[in-house]
Amino acid sequence: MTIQIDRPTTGEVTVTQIGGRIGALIEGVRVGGDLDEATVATIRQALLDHKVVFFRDQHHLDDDGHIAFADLFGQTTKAHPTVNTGSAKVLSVAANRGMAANSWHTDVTFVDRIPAMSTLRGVTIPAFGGNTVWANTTAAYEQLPAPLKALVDDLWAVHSNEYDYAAMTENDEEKKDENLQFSRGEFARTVYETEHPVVRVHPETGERTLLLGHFVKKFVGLNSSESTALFQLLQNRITKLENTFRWQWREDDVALWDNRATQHYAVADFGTQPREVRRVTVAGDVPRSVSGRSSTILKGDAEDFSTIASLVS
Ligand SMILES: O=C(O)CCC(=O)C(=O)O
Ligand SMILES: [Fe+2]
Repeated sequence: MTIQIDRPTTGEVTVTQIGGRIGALIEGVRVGGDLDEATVATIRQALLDHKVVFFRDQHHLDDDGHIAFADLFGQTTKAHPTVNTGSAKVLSVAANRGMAANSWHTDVTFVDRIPAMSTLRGVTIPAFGGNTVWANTTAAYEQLPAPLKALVDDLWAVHSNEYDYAAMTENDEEKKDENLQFSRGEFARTVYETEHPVVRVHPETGERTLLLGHFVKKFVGLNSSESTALFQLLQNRITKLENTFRWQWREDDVALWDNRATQHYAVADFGTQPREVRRVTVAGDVPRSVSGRSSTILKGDAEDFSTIASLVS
């Protein structure tokens, strides 16, 4: 499906669906802080419809332009609640920083105010490998059979940044150590823990969406082996290949995703080649369950990380 929109001053903006259940390519936009309202509205709608959108060849874009672009969609957050990669707003995810992104997750779900959106820019891209995959958590909910929907509609999960690194057995030992060092020293320097509904009502679309990913520690009221089994079952639904889109990066690509309706996974198959992507994040609100109950903080105060977004019209 291609929607053609005429823009006399900036040229034509096109939104082209590129995956069956998730993903669109937007062309005719020069990413930055000076887009007109209509263009921002087109991008926002494309994002709500397709969950992740991509812009190619943004060669002019630097950190400031990247921040200014993210600012068009809401208030930007601090780079990260605990990790500092040298910039107040930009998180650099570089191979040697061991961010452990090769695990399915939604960003920063350990705090109450989960970021609404995230933008990622390809800075150094390896000659092969290093793709990022996104999964649609709304479609995953919609595809559940009725008995599973009934099970999860009133289920809650505890998310924490102090998750089980030892479970990351797919990393080789050296990489695991790197991740451990980085993570223990910095990632979990302040421990956050929040109880979120497993089914969240999306604040902009009203759609029900599964809120899970690798920061989940357990389900409320279930023991750890039951939690593991159910978590696996639901994650398998979310990450089913039909429910995903895999992006092959080129330098200066920009990805923008709805962090309330997706999970993502960075594929660690680029060997020792350098790879760096940079992320700027847009503040979100506190999730609400199907019955209207809000997430509750168990540990940690994320006030310093981001404001709580008020809903945009
Ligand atoms: O390295 C990537 O492609 C994604 C990293 C990631 O998980 C993130 O920026 O949130
Ligand atoms: Fe991430």
